[in-house]
Amino acid sequence: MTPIQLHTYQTPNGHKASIMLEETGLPYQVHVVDIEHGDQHKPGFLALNPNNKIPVIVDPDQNRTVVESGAILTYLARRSGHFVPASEEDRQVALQWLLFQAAHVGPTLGQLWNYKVFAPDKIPYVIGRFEKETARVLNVLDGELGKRGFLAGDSYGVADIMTWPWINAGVRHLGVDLGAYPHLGRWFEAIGARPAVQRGLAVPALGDAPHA
Ligand SMILES: N[C@@H](CCC(=O)N[C@@H](CS)C(=O)NCC(=O)O)C(=O)O
Repeated sequence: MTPIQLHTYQTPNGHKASIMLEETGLPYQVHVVDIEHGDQHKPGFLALNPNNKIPVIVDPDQNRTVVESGAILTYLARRSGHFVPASEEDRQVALQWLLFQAAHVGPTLGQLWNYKVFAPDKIPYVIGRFEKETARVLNVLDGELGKRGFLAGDSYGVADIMTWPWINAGVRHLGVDLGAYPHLGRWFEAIGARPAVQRGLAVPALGDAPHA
């Protein structure tokens, strides 16, 4: 198989795709899109994703370009035959929690990161709003993980791979304390110990090809 081409950067959304590639064992090559220096606005990258965001994958053998991490994860699940839920009902539940990440977890923690860490003016109302919303979203995840082992059932899958990198970013960069969320904490530790997750987190690495 021709390696899948992964266009990415060291961020939670990028890590979803690299962790999934590591978990499935599909061959891939990395292209670094330095979003801190504007690579995502270059014509070569915009031709892949007009929405100027990483991650993007190109699957040369299938002549397919896929953008949006949720679409990338479900594409790679089908492509590899790994993490494809067995029944229609299981597929629907996996999709539900995958979309919960895309609609709530990522945007909420992303905005908190922006206003708490990067904003030149720290606006207490805005930071407070996203801190409250972060606590609400983490509480939802903790409640669900109190009922079963993983987000969409008893086995690890795409909804977990979609969500874990953002919880990791919350813990590492935003002062999120998982002590208040014991079920989420148990899930976070278990997934973080997976070798494929550790390998995926190290992507891109120094020396990976820059995006053309
Ligand atoms: N909904 C998108 C979000 C992707 C996203 O926000 N990527 C960020 C990095 S984590 C990015 O490329 N930002 C560059 C920019 O906005 O210019 C996904 O899930 O793939």
